[in-house]
Amino acid sequence: MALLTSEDLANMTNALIENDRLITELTGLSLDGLCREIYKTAPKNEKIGIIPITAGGGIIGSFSESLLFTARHFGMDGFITKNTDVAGYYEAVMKGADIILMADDLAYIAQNLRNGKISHNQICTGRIYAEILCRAKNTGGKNTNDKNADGKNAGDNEVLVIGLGKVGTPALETFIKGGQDVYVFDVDSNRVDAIVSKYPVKKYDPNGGKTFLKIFEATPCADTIPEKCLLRGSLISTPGIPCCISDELIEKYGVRVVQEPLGIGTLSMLYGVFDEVKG
Ligand code: NAI
Ligand code: PYL
Ligand code: MG
Repeated sequence: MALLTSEDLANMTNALIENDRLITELTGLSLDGLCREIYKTAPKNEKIGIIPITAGGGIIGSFSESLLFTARHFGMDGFITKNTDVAGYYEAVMKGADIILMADDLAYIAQNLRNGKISHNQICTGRIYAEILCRAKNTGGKNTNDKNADGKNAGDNEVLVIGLGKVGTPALETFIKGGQDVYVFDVDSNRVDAIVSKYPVKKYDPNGGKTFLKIFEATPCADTIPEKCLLRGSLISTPGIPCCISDELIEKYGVRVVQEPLGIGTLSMLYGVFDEVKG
């Protein structure tokens, strides 16, 4: 898995706040409200224990601090353990943590010690970034006048998914459940073939000239979105790091981009382990 660097996290707090504002503008729900609606769960003053893990590439500067900022920003009580690894886990339990957050190089998880629920960052990230696109209103189909059978502008239901890995696959599953018309692309053509044979999705042809109002990207490469698939006002939802589109193209097409390195996915994970709300 592509690992974050402390540089990736340098602007995380501002990015989380700015993206929350954009998400609210696009969907009518704050990120917190969106997670409540998606997971049908809610926090109940759980204490979040964050455990630095030294395995593999070791501790990433600002990683634990970014998780603590996220928990506190959304009104939760949290702490980072003084100890790492198993000693840190023990410390978190002894200090009354209800939910554990910890990550090695292969998995970043949230585990609720009270109800036994567990969530995985790649799954929860793909899901939340996809739900933002599914629920984005007034994408307007400004560039397409013809209507679908349901009266929506032609472009509103179509989404291009670039990157069919551990984040992109849960995302495309979310798009399918959300009734989107999904086109997929990945540099690994075997991966594309596997996905197209398993899911009701279509291959995106980079030479086909098709354009999209909604694009999801989850790759570890920069500039993966071809200019020819953009429309004026296209909306891009991308957990991918580094950024999949240049500032020049963002400016040229008036593109809006939902992108943040860790907090959005973390909140999605936490809602994945909170208790259900009845009714
Ligand atoms: P992965 O390695 O499982 O999947 C990446 C996929 O992208 C692969 O199928 C690969 O063939 C494809 N790919 C690579 N270069 C491409 C290109 N130029 N054009 C099209 N497809 C290309 O990786 P994973 O776990 O799905 O993560 C994807 C990205 O998301 C990584 O950069 C990771 O750091 C980032 N990430 C960000 C999070 C956030 O909260 N912002 C959370 C989790 C992951
Ligand atoms: C969860 C992030 C999003 C993108 N890549 C994933 C990553 O960088 N994973 C590794 C996280 C390691 C954290 C380190 C620490 O500081 O505790 N073990
Ligand atoms: Mg994120």
